Amino acid sequence: MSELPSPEDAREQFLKDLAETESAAQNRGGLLPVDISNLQVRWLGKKQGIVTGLLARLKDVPKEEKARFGGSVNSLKREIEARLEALGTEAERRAARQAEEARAVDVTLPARLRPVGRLHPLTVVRRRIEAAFKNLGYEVADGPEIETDWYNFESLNFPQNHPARDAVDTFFVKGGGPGKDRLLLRTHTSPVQMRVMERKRPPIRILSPGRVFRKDDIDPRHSPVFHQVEGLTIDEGITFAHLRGTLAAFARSFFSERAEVRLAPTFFPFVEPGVDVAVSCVFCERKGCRICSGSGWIEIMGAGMVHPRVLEAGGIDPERFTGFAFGMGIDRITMLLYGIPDLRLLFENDVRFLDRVWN
Ligand code: 2U9
Repeated sequence: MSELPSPEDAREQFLKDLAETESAAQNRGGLLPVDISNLQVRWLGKKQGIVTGLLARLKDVPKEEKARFGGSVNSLKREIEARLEALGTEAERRAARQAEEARAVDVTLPARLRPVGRLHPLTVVRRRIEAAFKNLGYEVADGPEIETDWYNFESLNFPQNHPARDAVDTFFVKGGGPGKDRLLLRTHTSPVQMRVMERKRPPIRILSPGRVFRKDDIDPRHSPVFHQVEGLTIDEGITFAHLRGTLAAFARSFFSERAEVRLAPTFFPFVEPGVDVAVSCVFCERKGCRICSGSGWIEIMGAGMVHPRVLEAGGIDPERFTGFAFGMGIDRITMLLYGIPDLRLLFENDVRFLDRVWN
């Protein structure tokens, strides 16, 4: 057992130890509970405490010494206990205050602004398109990105040998059944509308935005993953005029008050007649510019009257109900509006690009 000091020396040593502990604690605002418990253990500890050791030595002290030795050790013990008690309370208060200060928010301090990021340009444009059609009474519908051949092709009047159906253009997924139950990554959001047609009776007025997948090489204008918004209206007495009026209303609210639409005949398996829809160039007001390559018109989407076979596939009687549908590529419209030269910029997550203000 290490050499124990006399009770008097022990007292000196304690005062010295306390003084050193206090000065060490200065740089963190003064003694803290941990300092007190370290002193407690060092001086009064059950096992290694110096005072405890002195008390244990009492039995070895000669009889005539016991009273004085015991007395001075006990008064030292009481003095140390009293000091540590008083310092302990103070240290508890100090620790509570420091914790309070740590929790306290100095509202005068400038806020540490965490970069909140921005909406992705594709999200800004999708929301603007949704808002324009919501004002025309459309509801947004959603559906699975992994679809069956039935919902993505068969029900939409794609003939068996339609090029879009072979693996060249479509990502087929393992785990499906044969034929119409084959699984694939949807190539358009039309399946969403077909699912709504099967479960909801007309009138139907829905918008289905979302990601679509086609086997395309990545280049400035193509990506195997891109985004579409399609829309569908089915009711009694819906005519081509309703289609034209709706597209014109959309163009005016989305592009500009003076925007006009031009419809040109085209073919899609799921509509008859089908039209390509162009909007008057909002950049040159149809005087002709680089954006509209001098034509004054910008192709923005396709549309048409829903093919009777598609209505039937959706369990809707084509003799009683008619409908129109349209579809546009969000990526393409986003590049047009913001003059984005390369589609890949929308996917590469370069913050210098994303950190622009997209409104
Ligand atoms: C149902 C019936 C008809 C949706 C339509 C288009 C025309 C169209 C293209 C736009 C750009 C695809 O992303 S794109 O390449 N889409 O031109 N889409 S009509 O017709 C439907 C959809 C669902 C039940």
